[in-house]
Amino acid sequence: MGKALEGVRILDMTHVQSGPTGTQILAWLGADVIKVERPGKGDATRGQLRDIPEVDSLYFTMLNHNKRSVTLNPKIEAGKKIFTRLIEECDVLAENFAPGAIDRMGFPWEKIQEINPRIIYASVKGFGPGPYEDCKVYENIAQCTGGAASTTGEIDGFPMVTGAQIGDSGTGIHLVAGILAALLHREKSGKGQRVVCAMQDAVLNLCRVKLRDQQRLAHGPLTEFPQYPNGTFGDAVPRAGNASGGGQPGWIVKCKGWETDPDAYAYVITQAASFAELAKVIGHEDWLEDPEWNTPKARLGKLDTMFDEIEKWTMTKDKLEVMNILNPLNVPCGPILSMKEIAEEPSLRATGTIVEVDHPERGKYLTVGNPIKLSASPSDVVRSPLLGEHTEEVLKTVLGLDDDEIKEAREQGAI
Ligand code: CAO
Repeated sequence: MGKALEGVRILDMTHVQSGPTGTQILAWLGADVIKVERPGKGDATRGQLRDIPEVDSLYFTMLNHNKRSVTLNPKIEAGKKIFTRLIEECDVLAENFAPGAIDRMGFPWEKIQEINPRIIYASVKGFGPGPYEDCKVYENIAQCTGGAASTTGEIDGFPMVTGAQIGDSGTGIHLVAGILAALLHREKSGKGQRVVCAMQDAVLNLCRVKLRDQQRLAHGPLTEFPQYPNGTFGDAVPRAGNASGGGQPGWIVKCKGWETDPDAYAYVITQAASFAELAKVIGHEDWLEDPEWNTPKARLGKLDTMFDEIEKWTMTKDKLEVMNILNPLNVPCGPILSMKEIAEEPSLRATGTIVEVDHPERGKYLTVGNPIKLSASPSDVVRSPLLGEHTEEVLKTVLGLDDDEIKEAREQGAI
């Protein structure tokens, strides 16, 4: 069985999170990802949020599996020559530096194309063209400017960012889609192209249902929101607490043990098709004959009362019991799983979604494996590279440099 992207070589200039998560997916899918890092320093995340002194952080190791690391400074003459050779030998150049950084290294897109007309040049930036195009952007800025923060949080509370890294990892995934499409297009055209994903755009794409709601507001209140029917709506989509955002009402309810366990909750969705089963199991058979309750429309105005009644029942069961009782009744629900529970979940270990990896300096650690499962091209998770671990190997085997050329580059501080 071959890897899906075997034979594809990525010149990976990405750093921090958004770019590296994208190239990590390409590496899992079988591409040869050559991560180029600044000599002596490397990706800043190697040293961020360290749990063990002098050892690559989990931040770095968990975003850079299956890659090779080369140290190279393309700003130094000998480094420029090597960088040019790498552009010649690679199919994709990926980067997420501040706008203009690759140009300032002396490699604008026109020059990159001239060196290798087949190369795909893929970038993550904070914003697309416009007033903010030169800004540096991190995760939460993208969440705030892409519509996630204004629409997330308690209905009476302040804007809230989410723990899911939709700005960084979310954009990385979009970048992967662009790179794969450009690779496929190159099969027909013979030419590479520029791929750019702005973090604001990617977050907005993930928040598209909220732009849907913005337009619905013009035609009346958002009936599935907790604010309906007693609260007021302004002229922008408000925060909706834990309301489902889809056509079927849902909410987070307390389960047995909630007084002491911060994760003793479950999400319950009251989809119309199985409402009768749900009403029966919580002891509200009376709702089935009552026109105040027995249609989705009738229930919309009193979702808070409905979830209070459901909660009276869920508080008598632990969250897994709730899952085990409701799922067979076709009532969609999910326990709130803590990271501890997820890390220990045997089924996630069995599918390779949670993997234990061994690292020469830190020892064993857990990571998230490839969530994209291909039937003929399974992914292995290989530990992240040490800084510059593969410099000589890549310069010799990929670029064909000899010992003298490598020595010269080293003397100049280019590698
Ligand atoms: N050799 C020599 N210099 C190198 C190098 C190498 N191998 N790799 C990078 N550098 C240099 C760059 O050339 C740049 O120098 P100049 O400013 O002189 O051109 C410099 O390192 C730093 O680049 P940066 O400005 O991108 O880094 P920063 O820490 O100031 O900003 C970030 C980080 C993430 C805010 C910025 O890169 C950014 O906005 N990126 C685009 C959006 C993005 O991806 N954000 C996600 C961040 S978290 O995933």
